Amino acid sequence: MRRDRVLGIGVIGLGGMGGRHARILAERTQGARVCAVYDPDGARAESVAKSVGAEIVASAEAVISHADVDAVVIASPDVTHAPLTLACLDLEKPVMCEKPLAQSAAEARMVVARETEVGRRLVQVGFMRRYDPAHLALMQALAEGRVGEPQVMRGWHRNEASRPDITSARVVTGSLIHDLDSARWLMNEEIASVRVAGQRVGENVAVGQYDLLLAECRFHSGRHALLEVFVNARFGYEVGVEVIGSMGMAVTPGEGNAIIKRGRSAAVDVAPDWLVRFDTAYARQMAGWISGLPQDLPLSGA
Ligand code: ISE
Repeated sequence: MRRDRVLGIGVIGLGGMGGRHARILAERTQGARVCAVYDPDGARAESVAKSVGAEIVASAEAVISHADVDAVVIASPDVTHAPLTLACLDLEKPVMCEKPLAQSAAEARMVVARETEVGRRLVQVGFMRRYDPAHLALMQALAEGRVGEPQVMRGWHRNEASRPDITSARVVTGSLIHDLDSARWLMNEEIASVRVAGQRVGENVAVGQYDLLLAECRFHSGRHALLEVFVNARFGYEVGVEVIGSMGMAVTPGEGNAIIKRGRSAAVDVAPDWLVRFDTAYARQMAGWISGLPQDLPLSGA
C-alpha cells in the first residue's frame, strides 16, 4: 500500500449503494479519491463518474487491475461479490465488499481460505452497523459492564416494503445477515446454531416464501439471540437491539428525532430506509476503512 499519497479507490456497481459509496468517498472521506468506476448501465456510470470525477472503465475486472486503484469497493449484484473479491485477493488489493460476501457458506469459505493464503486481512464486509452511533453506545455500555454479563440479545429489523419477488433466502442474505453480524459482534461470541421460523405476511409475497423471519441463535456458550426481520412492515425502516445482562439491560437509543405532540397525539419521524437511518454509519465505515489502509492497520470492521 502506498503510504505517501491519497489512495485511489475503484468502485464496482453504481446502483443505490455503490453510488452512495462513491459519493461518500468523494465528498466525505479524507485520504481517498475515486479513480475508476464500472457499471453495466452506461447512463448510471456516466452520472456517478461525472459527480465524483472518476474514469469509467469497461469491466469490473478493469477496475480491479487499474494501475491507479489501490483498493476496491464492490457494490455490484450479490452473485458477483465472491468472484470479484477473489479477483481482488489475487492482486492483493484491499476490498470493501457489500454484504453478502457470498451466496453460500461454501463460497464464503473459499474467500476466507484465499485471504488466509495471502496471509493478511484484506476483506472487509459492509456491516455498517458496527459504525452506527446507537449500536456503538450499546456496545460501550456492555464493555463497561453496566448491565453485568450479557445473557440474551434481541434484535428487530424492519423494512418498509420488500421487492415483489422477495424470497425467504433473500431475506436471509440481504437482511438477516446484518442481524447475525450484530449478534456475534455485540455478544462477542460466534453463533453455534440457528433455528428459523417464517411467516408470510405481505400479499405480494409468493406462496411458500416468508417476509417475516424469527431466528433463534444459540452461541457456543449456551447464550441466545432472538432476531426478528420483517421486510414488509409498512410504517418505515427501523433497526434496534436490546441486551439483557446479569445486572440489567441495555437498549439502542432512538435515532435522535424529536417527539412531536399535537392534537392529543405524539409522533416521532421514522426513517424511510437504511440509507437515511445509517447515513452516519456509512460515512464512518468508509473513513475507518480508508484511514487504516496506508499503515496496514487491522481492519476496524467485520
Ligand atoms: C438492505 O440491502 C440493507 O443492507 C439494509 O441495511 C437492510 O436493513 C435491508 O433489510 C436490506 O434490504
